[in-house]
Amino acid sequence: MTHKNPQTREWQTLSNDHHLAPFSDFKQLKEKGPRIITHAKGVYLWDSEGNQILDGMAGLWCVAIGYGRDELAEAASKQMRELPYYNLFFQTAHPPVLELSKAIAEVAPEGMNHVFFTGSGSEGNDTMLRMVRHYWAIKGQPNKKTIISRVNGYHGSTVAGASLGGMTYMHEQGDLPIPGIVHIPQPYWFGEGGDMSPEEFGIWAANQLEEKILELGVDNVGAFIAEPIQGAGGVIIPPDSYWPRIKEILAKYDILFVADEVICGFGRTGEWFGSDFYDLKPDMMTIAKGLTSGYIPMGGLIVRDEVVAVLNEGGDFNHGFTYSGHPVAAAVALENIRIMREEKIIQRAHEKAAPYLQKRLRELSDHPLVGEVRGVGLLGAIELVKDKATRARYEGRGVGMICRQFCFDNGLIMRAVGDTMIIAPPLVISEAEIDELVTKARKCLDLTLSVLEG
Ligand code: PXG
Repeated sequence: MTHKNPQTREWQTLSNDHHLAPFSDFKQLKEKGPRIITHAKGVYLWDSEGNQILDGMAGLWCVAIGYGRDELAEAASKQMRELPYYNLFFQTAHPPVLELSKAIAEVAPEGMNHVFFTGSGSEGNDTMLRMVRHYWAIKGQPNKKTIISRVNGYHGSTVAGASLGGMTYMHEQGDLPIPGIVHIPQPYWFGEGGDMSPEEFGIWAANQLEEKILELGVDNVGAFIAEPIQGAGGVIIPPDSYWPRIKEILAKYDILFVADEVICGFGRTGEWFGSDFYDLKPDMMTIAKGLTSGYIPMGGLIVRDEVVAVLNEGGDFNHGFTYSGHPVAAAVALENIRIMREEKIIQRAHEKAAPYLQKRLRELSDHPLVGEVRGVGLLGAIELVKDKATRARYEGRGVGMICRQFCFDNGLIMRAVGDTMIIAPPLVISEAEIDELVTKARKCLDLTLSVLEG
């Protein structure tokens, strides 16, 4: 490939010689060379060749407040000068982590007033697993160990995270899942609902939780973990019947409910948390990504007061990370939340960007390749099919990847999960930028169709 900028080739050589990229085919990446992203502003990225790209994925579901907010850089710089690092292990604390804990408690659902900090969402879910088991042990029920999760859920890439997740291609590498984690079907009507109506299928999928609890015995089940809306799995929005039925089941059995809010949290659905959107009452919520708008790594676990009351009776919780509550990350998160609140970013997304995006996206339903458009807040999915009526796919054609490449080449980042195209732009996207996103998406759908017909 020829490059306008000679440095592009140099950077690609560095990639080939020294870098191992996450979730990548190393050999294939060497042949192709990565695209080098050099800077960003608002909802736009620029690559080393000078191309401007509309980032329909907010980085990787992270950059809620948009790129280029100097206030976050200032907050980091100030904190680095004042106290760049100190640990929280040995009965010490520092102002940023304490102020951040309070700010999170203020925006979290009622009764969720305590936060355990980690460096990522995966570590948040590892923390969850250990905390759930510790909790039941303190309560004298050490057998309540098993965590129920869902097929095609995503909960991270550490050993516990990948085990909790229901991605079989991850389980295949490294002998996962670890014992004590089981999966039930996902509420993915478009892909798996067959002849059932969405409502019927939602009830069926929710009932799988009850069946699994009964099969394992409630005395062996510690928790159920789920994303309010599955993100990496393909923006899977459960049928309306799903969460109400799950709530009934959770109310019936004495197990903890963990909402993985790593993607849904901090405004993605147009509410602070996906749990607010669906009125879930979780005992724990995993957070990351939007917590800092991705400007710096940070994750955590928000814990309900009643759970903390039990943990308080258990002595030491022998768990923590060097970077738990890192002061610079905490200062950045605090500034991010301050901006979100003061500029009413979530409220404005809820009132303006979200309805506009959802309306414009649904206009793509008339495209011959599109079997369904769905979305909530600033999340969207477009299902690519051969036959709209039967929801049949172009089997084996890699349609999603073809479309994704056209998007890349035409200045739009839109992800492909199989043949589902997904978007999650920054919450601050404007109406004009949404217009651009939808126009580019339609063009890429046309280009994809022409390849399939050609
Ligand atoms: N839970 C959820 C719901 C996530 O989406 C994690 C946990 C793990 O967070 P960390 O910070 O450890 O990565 C995630 C992460 C994708 C993709 O392909 C999504 C994630 C990570 C990597 C790729 O959409 N989400």
